[in-house]
Amino acid sequence: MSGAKEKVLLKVIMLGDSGVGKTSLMNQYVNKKFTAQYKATIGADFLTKEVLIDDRNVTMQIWDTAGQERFQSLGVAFYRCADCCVLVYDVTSQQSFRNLESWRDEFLIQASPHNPEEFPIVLLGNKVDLENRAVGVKRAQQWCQSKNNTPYFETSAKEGINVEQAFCTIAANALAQEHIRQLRNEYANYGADFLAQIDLDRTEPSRDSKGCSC
Ligand code: G3D
Ligand code: MG
Repeated sequence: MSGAKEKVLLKVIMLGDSGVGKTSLMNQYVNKKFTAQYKATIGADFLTKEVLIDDRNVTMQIWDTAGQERFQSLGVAFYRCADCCVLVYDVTSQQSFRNLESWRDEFLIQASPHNPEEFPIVLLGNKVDLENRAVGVKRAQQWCQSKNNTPYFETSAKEGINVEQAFCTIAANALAQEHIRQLRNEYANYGADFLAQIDLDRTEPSRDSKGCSC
């Protein structure tokens, strides 16, 4: 075998109330710009970014909504084959924090991952540059603890705070998930017990950003 490994495509989806900054976060990460206007110019449902994780070339395909989240009708294609789900709330909005629960439930129902407890979900508390904070760090951390230790980052798409770090963890966890999916496909005929063992023995998704050089 040659040393060159095949390219990996990771699908990441952004979920959360309208106005929390999903589009701005994505644009800050991919284009290093603070604007929510990218759709008007390129008209895409997702943006892509090439990153290097553990010596592997990875293409992150980050899916954003076109505002349909107002009606909670994102369609199956949006959720299908996601490798990581990014939940976003606005730290100045109690309501956007309260709604995380239903966004998480919606994701688990629509995407129905094989192992919901292990599926990588990352929480971002956005707009930390603003003064009128309404949700405390502790409250958010407690929520994350109660959800299987969901990784949590406080970000500002506007100031570019923690955006790179958050997506680095998102990429690493998505890669671990993609690896599980590959194994499931390869060993699909071996039965459920065998697949469960693979998850435990070899492919536990990482909960931090180790190994990511993006
Ligand atoms: P959405 O995609 O989740 O619906 P957007 O959210 O990215 O469209 O952002 C909604 C509004 O919040 C936008 O303002 C955007 O500029 C602002 N915003 C996004 N992220 C941040 C942030 O980190 N800090 C601050 N202060 N504002 C942010 P408008 O005025 O265009 O509605
Ligand atoms: Mg948007």
